[in-house]
Order: sequence, then C-alpha cells, then structure tokens
Amino acid sequence: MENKEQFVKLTAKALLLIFTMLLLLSCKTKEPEPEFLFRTALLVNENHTWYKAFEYFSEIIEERSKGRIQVQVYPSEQLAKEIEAIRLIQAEVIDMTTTGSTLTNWFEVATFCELPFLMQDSIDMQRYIKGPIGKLMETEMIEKSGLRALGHFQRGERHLTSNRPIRHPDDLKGLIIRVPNVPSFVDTWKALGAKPTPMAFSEVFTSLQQGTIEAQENPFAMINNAGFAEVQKYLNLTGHVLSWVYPVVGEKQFQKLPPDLQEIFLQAGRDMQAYEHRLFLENEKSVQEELKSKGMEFIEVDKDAFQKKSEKAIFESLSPEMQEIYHQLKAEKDAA
Ligand code: CS2
Repeated sequence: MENKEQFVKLTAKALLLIFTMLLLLSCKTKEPEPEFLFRTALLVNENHTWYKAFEYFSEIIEERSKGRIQVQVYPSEQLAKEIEAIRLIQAEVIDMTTTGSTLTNWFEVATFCELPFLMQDSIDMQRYIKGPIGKLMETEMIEKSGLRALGHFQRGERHLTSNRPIRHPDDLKGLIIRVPNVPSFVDTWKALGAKPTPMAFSEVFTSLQQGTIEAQENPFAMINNAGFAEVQKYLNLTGHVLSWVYPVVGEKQFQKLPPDLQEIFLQAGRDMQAYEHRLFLENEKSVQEELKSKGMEFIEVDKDAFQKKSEKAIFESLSPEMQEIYHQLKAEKDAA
C-alpha cells in the first residue's frame, strides 16, 4: 500500500517535471528567432572601445530591424584570430570583424591605412580616409577580400613597449618584437635592427610573459586593454604609426539582406563609427595616466632617428604601383 502511494507521488512529480520542461521549451520557441544572425570576432576584450561599439551596433540594429537582425559579439579572439576571422567570413562561417593593414595579405593598397611614418595627425588621416585612397581601399576590399567596410575607427599612435628602455634605434639590436601579420611592419623593424616576429594579438601577452618575445608595439588603448603593463616596464614613445581600422561585414552576407535591412545595416554602421569615436576621444584623455599608475615608465625617444633609419626600407617594400601612390599621398600632404 505504502509502495503504491510512493509510486503515485513519484509519477506525479515526474509528470510535473515533464510539464514544466515542456512549458519552458514552448516559451523558448515563442521568442522570435532572428532571420539574420551575424557573428562577430574581435581581437580586443570587453573593455575596449571597439567591443563597446559593436555592442552598441548590436543593440541598435536589433531594435531598428525589429528583431530580424541579431549581432553576436565575441571578444579576445575567442572565435578566431584576425587572419582566420577574415577567412571564416569569406567562407560564411562567421560574419563580422575589425581589420586594417592585415588586409595587405589580400590587396596591397590596404598598407596605407597603417604605413609607418605616413600620417602625422588626424587631419592627414581624415584626408586619406575620405580621399581617393580611402575610396580605392573600400572597393578593393569588396572585390579582393569579400569584405564591406561599415565605417572606420580612428586609432592612437602606436608605441613600442619593452623591458629595457629604448631611446634610439641602436638600442633595438636583436630585440625580439612581435608585430601583426603585416609585411610593412616586418620590414620596418628589420631595418631598425630588431627581430620582428609576426604573431596573432591574443598570443602576445603569454609570449611576453614566457619571454619568447621581448617587445610589442600598439596604441595606448590596446596596451592598456591587453594588460601589457603586467609584463612590460617601458613605454617607449616611438609614435611610429598612426592608423585606422575598419569594422567589416562579409559582402556575401550583406547581399543576402533585403534592401530595407541593408539600409538599416549601413546606417547603424555609421552610428557605430560616431559612437566609437566619442569613446575613443574620452579614453585617450585618461589612458596614459592609467598606464603610468599600473607602473609603466614612459620613455622619450629620438623619433627622427627611427624615421630616418627605416624610411628607405619602408618605401622599397612597396611595389612600383604602390610607390607611385606613396608619392601622390606625400604630395597631397605637402599641398594641404
Ligand atoms: C592590432 C591590429 O594585432 C595588433 O597589434 O593592433 O589591429 C593590427 O593593427 C592589425 O592587424 C590591423 O589589421
């Protein structure tokens, strides 16, 4: 008798459990599934302005498309490293990322968005982005790499970090420095006397910690974001590159959107750019102090010596066609 009662109780419990699970499942299926899902691989972590900008993009696009488009953002190269991300977007496995001069591996003209010693200030940069070179970059990007630029993110100057102070190129002798997978970066640091090693961004921290590399170079924001102050003592103010990156979407994926959603997508891209720029300017105000408070020592360097020693190698690394563009850009700059 007792057994029978227990059996009934247990069956009732089991039925209740099954009922609840079915209810949950049915609730879940009632949530509208997005018609279009865009997966984004970023190299920075959640605290960086690029990540925050993509979060914003995701919010506004979901709202404006009334849930038809959803954007998922994965930080810290969790989904893919930069080069891999580009290939995965081309294969339509993922859909969005940020990239810049790494695209030189697909089309040469991309080198100009991050060529050492080319741009001096944001005025130079804006002139290039909006001028013929920027237009050419965006068309080549679609044709040669299957990516569409949704705007651009302006970056701060790149500086060298290390565990011994570097004031002059002579101090670089044999220094193993990580550079992104960008040919002009390799040529520049070779000419300066260091040993450049191309490596994905997410591997840099551990490699510095383990001593397989001794130095790296990036803007203040990235140095701070990646926690390099924990493994690097000196921030040598080389300011050797001023650059921008593009938030991009796979062109094939973009073309699958109906015209009304394409419009929403492009407008959200423009809004994301403006949003990121505000965050970038805010962050630039405090980031140097933050790095100092984390123990980094800022070192003034002989910038001219760096430029003079690498200029020729940088120019010679360009194909004749790109050398022609280089001259045009310099002439434009002098005329401005
Ligand atoms: C980053 C990149 O990997 C890095 O150091 O700063 O954004 C780098 O500038 C790129 O590879 C650009 O395409």
